[in-house]
Amino acid sequence: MSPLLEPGPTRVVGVLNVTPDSFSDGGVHAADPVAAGIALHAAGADLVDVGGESTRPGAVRVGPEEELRRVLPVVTGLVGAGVPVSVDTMRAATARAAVQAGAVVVNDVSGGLADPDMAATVAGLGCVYVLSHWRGHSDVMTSLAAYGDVVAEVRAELGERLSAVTAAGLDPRRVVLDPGLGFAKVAEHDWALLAGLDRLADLGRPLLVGASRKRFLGRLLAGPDGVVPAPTERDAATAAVSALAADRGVWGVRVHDVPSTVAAVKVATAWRSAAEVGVS
Ligand code: PMM
Repeated sequence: MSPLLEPGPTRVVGVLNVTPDSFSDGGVHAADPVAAGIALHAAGADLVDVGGESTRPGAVRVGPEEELRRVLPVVTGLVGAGVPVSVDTMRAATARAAVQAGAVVVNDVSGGLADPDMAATVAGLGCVYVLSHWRGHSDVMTSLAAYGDVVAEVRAELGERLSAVTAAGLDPRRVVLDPGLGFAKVAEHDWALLAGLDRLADLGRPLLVGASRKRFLGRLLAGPDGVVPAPTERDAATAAVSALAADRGVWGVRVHDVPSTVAAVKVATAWRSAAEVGVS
């Protein structure tokens, strides 16, 4: 088993989007993304997740060369600084280049569906693979957000993808599953999936939750006037999700604001330990 996946407190995955147009932090790291990644690690991120392609609703894809041009120097710089790196990509070629440069996790929001070469490539690389629930690219995903029982359907589709990547040669013990909050989902689906994490956990793999700053939190926090707070104003709500997800025993939480989630995970972990030990 990868040491990354050994039992332990919930891992904090810090988001480093090297994109001009990302959903919630587009462009903020543009000046010095390597320094920003080092700062995320120093603030307590166990992994820094480097992405070069925005997946916000409606986003248009970037070309493979441009994605690699954005991501690879940042991965190389962070690895050189001793930061554990994950690469957020749907492309096998980008995944390969990043892992060869030292990334230890491939985080594929498409769960292997966007690139038919992804599963076999990751199998050959021997890294950890985050497999998310996904139904289609950002330009069409809103129209794919139709479910009867969202938890049952996401669970079944994740199970199918886990079988498919295993059939392509990937060791299932290297796979982390992610419900893909916001990807072909509306707010009600995201809440149902958070409430149903136990049912997803019984697929037998660690779980990663990516709730950070997402639309369902914006909608929750909207004032009586209907004004939705900006993504950067959703970090307290994100940290609350992190604490609750950690209490449910998830392997990791993927967040933009690392310090608030590090604190939230510490609270959940201390609370759990006290409950296990008991107080006389
Ligand atoms: N969400 C985004 C990007 N990458 N990766 C995983 N594993 N899970 C997610 O939920 C996820 C992801 C989109 O959010 P961003 O644009 O704010 O990074």
